[in-house]
Amino acid sequence: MNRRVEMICLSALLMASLGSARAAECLPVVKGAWVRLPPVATMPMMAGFARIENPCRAPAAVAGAESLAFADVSLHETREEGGVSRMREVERLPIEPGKAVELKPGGLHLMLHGAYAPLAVGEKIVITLKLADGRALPVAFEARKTAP
Ligand SMILES: [Cu+2]
Repeated sequence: MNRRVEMICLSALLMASLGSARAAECLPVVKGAWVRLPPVATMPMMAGFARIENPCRAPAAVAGAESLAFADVSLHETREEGGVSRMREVERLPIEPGKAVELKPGGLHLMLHGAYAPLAVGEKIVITLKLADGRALPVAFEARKTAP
């Protein structure tokens, strides 16, 4: 490879990495994250709620979640169907630039299965949102009895 081609390759590489670094800087912002404590501590599942904002120029999508505090975390949506409230799993939750999605009781939520330890009011639990582009967004959820 001659020197000129080498330089061009190098600058292309540099620009590519700068581009991805810039994209990596902008992440969705999560506000008011909380986990609703079940009325009975031994209940096998509970739900997490939050507002997820996308202040970035590019669309974002949440493609899953995980936590060291729970055996299983999934994204769910509650829907009313013929007077019956049903939950379905949401595989991908897109958030357009400048928009926000609301995870709240009766709608979208994180379904938290199999807590490894009982949670106390005020405790912070880290749940990591997995973005569709491969990035991870760790979020501190506060254990509460009622919405903040
Ligand atoms: Cu659910």
